[in-house]
Amino acid sequence: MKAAVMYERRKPLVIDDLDLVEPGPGEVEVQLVASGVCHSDLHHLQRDTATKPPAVLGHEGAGIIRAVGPGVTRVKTGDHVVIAFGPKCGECYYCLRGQPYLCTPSYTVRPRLFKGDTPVNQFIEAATYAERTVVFERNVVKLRDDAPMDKCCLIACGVATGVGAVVNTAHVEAGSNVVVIGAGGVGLNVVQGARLAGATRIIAVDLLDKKLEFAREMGATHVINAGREDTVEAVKALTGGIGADYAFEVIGNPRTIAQAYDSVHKGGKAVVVGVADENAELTIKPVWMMRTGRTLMGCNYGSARPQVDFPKLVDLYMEGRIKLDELITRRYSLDEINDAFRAMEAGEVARSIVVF
Ligand code: PAD
Ligand code: ZN
Repeated sequence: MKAAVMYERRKPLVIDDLDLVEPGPGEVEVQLVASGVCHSDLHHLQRDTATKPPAVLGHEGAGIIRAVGPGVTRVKTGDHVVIAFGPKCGECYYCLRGQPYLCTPSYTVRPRLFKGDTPVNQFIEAATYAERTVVFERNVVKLRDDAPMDKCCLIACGVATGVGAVVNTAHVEAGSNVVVIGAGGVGLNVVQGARLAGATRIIAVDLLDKKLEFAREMGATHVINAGREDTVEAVKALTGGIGADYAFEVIGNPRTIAQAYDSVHKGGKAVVVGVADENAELTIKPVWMMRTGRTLMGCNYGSARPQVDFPKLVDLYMEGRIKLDELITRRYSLDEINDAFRAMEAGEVARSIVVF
């Protein structure tokens, strides 16, 4: 089957033929219909992370179950599914606490992809830049039959993370003032999560006017171009001089994380969603943390419990209460994946998807 393979870091992905194993006990084979293009994929191509080449990236996928291994009970051949990436062992301390996004598994995944005799790694147990993938049954969430897979793939990462950051991680209350720094594929979902939560002011911050236009479409009430204005001063000016109740950093840059922290008023919460470089560090004056009672918190995968949250997000979309169509600026074929990365880096798209 065809897959986009990272053979070397910081080099274009190579479209190649790979062999895929048959699903074993507890595993399912998914034929991909669509996969969103997320900045996290690009981070793992550009940075020296735990996902070593050769590897297949991609983690925002939806598709159809083509085969199931022994013992699989929740899904069957023909079912439409969204793939929930990352380990979810169900047995570790975090899974037992209802925090599968923090799962720290004791198992290892067998090699499932091969180029000849050489195993090819699957990025975060998903590997959706491929025509097909084999994952654990617990990594798929069944979709209702009438939900379009080429839209609902976005729920697998951008929507689950962005909306989840607001609803699950920060617990934003109706009437809050919210700042979102970074209006990309994930940040735009923080914007719509804030709208869903009933925030009064939703202030989107980006360097590109085009992204700020997307943000308005997703529900931002105010926008700040950080290239022309000082983010913290501009947020204060829009919030009665005191700062926002909540700020979300959705870039992964220590400088903008510090801006998020400085954008909230005393007692406010700043949430780090963006994935920073492995070695990046942040400096904060602890005495100010104490005096101002502000919280700085992290958000992994929107604190989502995929089996519970994804069907709800799909229902919200089907009822017109969250937007997915508007997020998809471009559709690419798998062999155009490197162009999709280029367009994301250049800020040309809200989100793009690869369609199979
Ligand atoms: P994206 O490239 O679509 O969006 C990033 C946005 O940030 C773009 O609109 C940029 O213009 C904007 N930007 C960049 N630098 C600045 C700056 N200095 N000031 C203001 N705006 C700026 O990426 P994405 O939305 O796919 O991903 C965003 C981050 O979220 C990225 O680090 C990704 O790895 C991370 C992520 N985290 C999780 C999680 O579980 N926490 C999940 C998915 C993605
Ligand atoms: Zn992602």
